[in-house]
Amino acid sequence: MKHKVAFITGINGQDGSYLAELLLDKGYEVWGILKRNSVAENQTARLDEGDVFGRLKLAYADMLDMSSLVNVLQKCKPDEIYHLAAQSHVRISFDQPIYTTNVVAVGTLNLLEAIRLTCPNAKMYQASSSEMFGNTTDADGYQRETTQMNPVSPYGCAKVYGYNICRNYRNAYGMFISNGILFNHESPRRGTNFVTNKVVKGAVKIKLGLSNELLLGNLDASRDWGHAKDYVEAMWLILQQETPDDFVCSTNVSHTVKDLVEYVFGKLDLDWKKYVGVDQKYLRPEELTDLKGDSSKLRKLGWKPHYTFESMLDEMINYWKEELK
Ligand code: NAP
Ligand code: F7E
Repeated sequence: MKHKVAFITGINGQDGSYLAELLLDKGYEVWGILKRNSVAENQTARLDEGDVFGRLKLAYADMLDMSSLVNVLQKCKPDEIYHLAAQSHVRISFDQPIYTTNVVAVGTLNLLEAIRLTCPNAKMYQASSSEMFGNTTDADGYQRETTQMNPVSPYGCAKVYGYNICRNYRNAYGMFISNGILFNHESPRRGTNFVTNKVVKGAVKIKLGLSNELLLGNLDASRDWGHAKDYVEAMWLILQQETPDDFVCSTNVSHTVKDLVEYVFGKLDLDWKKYVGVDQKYLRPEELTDLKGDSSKLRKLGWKPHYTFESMLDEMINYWKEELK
């Protein structure tokens, strides 16, 4: 039987690397694109697990260069497309609003046009984000597929465009395009300038005597944090449906940044109040204060998270203990 072909943008990112492993395990032929980096090793660091790198088909392309996307899609003829590439850091999107909008919004349109021209029957997954909701919640305090979107960052605004243009192409051209509206998800592979991995790495360094302080921004913000491994399973499941649709993916439990700090430092037998300070530079011009998802619709398809907030952080703590010892 012919194996399915998957194409992943952002394959060397946190999610792309876990998704590539999942799809290889399922017998897919997996293609992905890399954007040029002057340090070649940085492009594939997350793909170095076992024999993963050698089993992937990688090509240079960029979301800002539609011709490069057309080229690779013509070569790989995908059955399923997972669009994960983005400038994904919310704080940095305030420093680089135009670049972020070009990659996240126009980049998504470039991909949609490339698909429409070369492989309109492929199924496409769009990496939408809980950041699209901004500070709006339903009356019960949760965010779900029907919650109004009022984004509070250039990144969130660009993701709303991506979400809407995907729905537009689905309706206008009958293409199979589904949005996964994912809440925060983390892992040892998370960039260390996102708060979970920053706190875990920082605390382990303090424990090992390699550092004596950790400077953060808003400790009162709360997030619904899950594990990236659970969330890439949701991406795959969403594309296995008969019809395209949009789904929230979340744990439905939220914690503050302070809870996160307390848990991680506590696990290392450290008193966080002795080491953690606030630096204004980590505050955002406009903050999204609370996120808590309701993923009931996705759970009806059979998805549920396997990691808890605690087991996810334990895995990250063990990773950094091993890495820094
Ligand atoms: P990530 O680790 O930041 O990975 C982003 C990927 O996009 C990297 O492979 C990056 O390549 C690539 N990329 C950036 N600009 C590009 C460009 N111009 N052309 C081609 N590739 C480009 O992000 P992630 O955490 O895996 O998230 C995956 C997707 O889900 C993103 O779209 C993100 O916005 C979205 N999302 C994430 C979360 C979350 O909590 N993680 C939640 C909701 C939605 P380089 O590394 O070479 O720059
Ligand atoms: O911030 C606060 C910060 O940068 C979480 C992306 O994957 O999830 C992610 O966006 C919270 C915020 O993630 C620091 O103010 C405090 O309230 O880890 P973060 P994010 O902004 O929620 C969404 C769903 C995405 O789609 C994005 O792509 O933590 N915070 N102190 C801090 N945040 C950072 N980065 N650094 C601090 O020192």
